[in-house]
Amino acid sequence: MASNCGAHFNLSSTSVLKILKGDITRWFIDGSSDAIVNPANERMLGGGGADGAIHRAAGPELRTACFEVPEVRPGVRCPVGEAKITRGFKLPASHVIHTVGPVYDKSSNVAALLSNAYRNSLRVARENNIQYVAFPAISCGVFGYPFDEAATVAISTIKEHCNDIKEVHFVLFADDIYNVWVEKAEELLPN
Ligand code: AR6
Repeated sequence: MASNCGAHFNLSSTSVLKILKGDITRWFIDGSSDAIVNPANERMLGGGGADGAIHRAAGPELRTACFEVPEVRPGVRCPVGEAKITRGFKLPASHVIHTVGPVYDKSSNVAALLSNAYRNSLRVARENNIQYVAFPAISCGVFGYPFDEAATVAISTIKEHCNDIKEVHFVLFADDIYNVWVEKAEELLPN
């Protein structure tokens, strides 16, 4: 589990947002209706950052399952803004939802693409009866998205698209990004 109790907010009458500090590879709720979101790349065969940590913790079966996701064009299994699901294998969470955020400097419409990544991850969760979803800060590492702008997109998109998901968690690695997320949630989700 993530390492602290974090900050809690109401997204709607039926959905809750929790912002936690910790390692997303260790997060789970019940091991059956829970999923962590992997900030992957379009090939979906692993990488650095959270993606690398998730593949290491899940074991090699995760890469095999990703490899079996059909390519939509050469080298692309999950286009930017879309989401695909696999089992979690050795992870404590039952599923992994792989999504791809935009590279901040390279995309012309980064906010829409980042919003799509959150929205499609929640849609895939709903379609697979997932009740609990944990997100990292998609695009905020290797892909260079500024934390404050990313938090606005992340929290406002989740507020709009959380229906049928009981709990959405953010599991954030470091104090600086955690603090930005909590401040933004206080601004966008007044209780
Ligand atoms: N738990 C929670 N958060 C983490 C963890 C962890 N174990 N490890 C890193 N983070 P990044 P991106 C944070 O770079 O920017 C990969 O190579 C990290 O501090 O993982 O979407 C992929 O294959 C940062 O705040 O994802 C892609 O090529 C956040 O997770 C590319 O990086 C996201 O950082 C994706 O880049």
